[in-house]
Amino acid sequence: MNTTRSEQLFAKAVDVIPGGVNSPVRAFQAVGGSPRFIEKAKQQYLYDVDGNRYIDYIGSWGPMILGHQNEQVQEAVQKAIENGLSFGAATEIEVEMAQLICELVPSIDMIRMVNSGTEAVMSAIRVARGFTKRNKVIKFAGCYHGHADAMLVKAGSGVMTSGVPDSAGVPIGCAEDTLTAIYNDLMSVETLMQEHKGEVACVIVEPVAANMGVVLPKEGFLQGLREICTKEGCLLIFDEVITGFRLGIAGASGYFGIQPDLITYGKIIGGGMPVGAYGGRKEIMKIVSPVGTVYQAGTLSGNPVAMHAGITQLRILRERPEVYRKLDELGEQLRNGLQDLIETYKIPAVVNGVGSLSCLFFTKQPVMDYETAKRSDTALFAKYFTHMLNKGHYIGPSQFEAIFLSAAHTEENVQTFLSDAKDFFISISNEV
Ligand code: KE4
Repeated sequence: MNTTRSEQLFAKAVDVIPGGVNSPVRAFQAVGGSPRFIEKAKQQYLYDVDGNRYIDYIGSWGPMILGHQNEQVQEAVQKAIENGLSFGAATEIEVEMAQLICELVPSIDMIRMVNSGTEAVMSAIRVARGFTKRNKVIKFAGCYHGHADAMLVKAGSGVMTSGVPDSAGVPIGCAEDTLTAIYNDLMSVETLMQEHKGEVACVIVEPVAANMGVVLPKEGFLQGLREICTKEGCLLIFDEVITGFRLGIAGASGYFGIQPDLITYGKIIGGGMPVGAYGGRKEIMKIVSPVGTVYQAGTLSGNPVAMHAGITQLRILRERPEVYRKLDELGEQLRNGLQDLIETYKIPAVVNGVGSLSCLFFTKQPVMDYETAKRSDTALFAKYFTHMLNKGHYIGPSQFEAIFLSAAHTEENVQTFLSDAKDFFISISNEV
């Protein structure tokens, strides 16, 4: 596979951009080799600057649930830009977007747009602290909620991939109010609650963790968090930046039937444009400025072009429930196929996933939290990644990311993936 132009661009990039990338995971540090520079994307395909085509299993890390260049989303953006790009003033489309999300998600009756998942989480935590007048936040080791200071404490995703669970530059004052529990372990949450009785403002959780690889909530875990938060008078925040509108039209809260107090969004609600949001019941959201005492603002929040992209994608997802059935079926085919191969070739690996989110961990143990995820053989994952990339499958360049399927993927794509994964498993079956 010729990657000359990507390598030339990367050599230039590292001179003017930290690590040559605008987001760490893109640098391929966890898997080695030179990152591919993408020129364009269409449906389920990425095309790099050397003309190589890949089946895309990242989808921009979640936004492209309908595939790249969905006709209706593209048209909506092209039409919106005819009216200008940004006004810094209220627009009708922002009202329509807010009304649509409030209609689709039972636990939301008021929502604020921001420009990224990080901003959504940062703002939701500030609201929880303002609403409860408490400071402590409980998060879960291995979960990633963006790069706000208070969240870079045992974060997953990029930070986890680089093996540094904390980040330089985060003052102890920002981190000390963040308490870390163990995913799927309600006792670890209860213990923290008792140790900090009456001090916890919120518990924030990825309802399906997708930043330590994919880890599902055990039966009763999310319900248990709901009960603990209600009992302790703190807010339950579902970070649905990934799961929002991916697990179904009402996201994880709808899929699991749990009502959090606040939900954060990103990715899918922007249709590929920079958008984040946080919302909940009016009683809570009314403390957000300019109505209430919790300040939060943003120059490009609710940008009309981004709103048109996002609302068009959400409307398609609402009007075409068969999209979710297809994503579930394709995801099942992928996971069942991988499981068959693991058993046939006795590969030390496990497959986790739900719907269109999957992850292959190179470990013998079931993966249900940060500790068990970390036991994965990341060197073996790097070999698997490289094999699959050279066969034209662009999966996340880290063991601790998810495979994202889209409505543009086909059964044939999944079968080709499994066939190429089989070749890799055969090639290592004597080593493992
Ligand atoms: P952004 O600030 O990157 O829009 O969203 C942060 C965020 C918040 N919450 C969850 C559950 C997330 O998964 C994310 C971001 N996801 C990563 C993918 N693992 C983004 C990829 C990247 O950092 O480049």
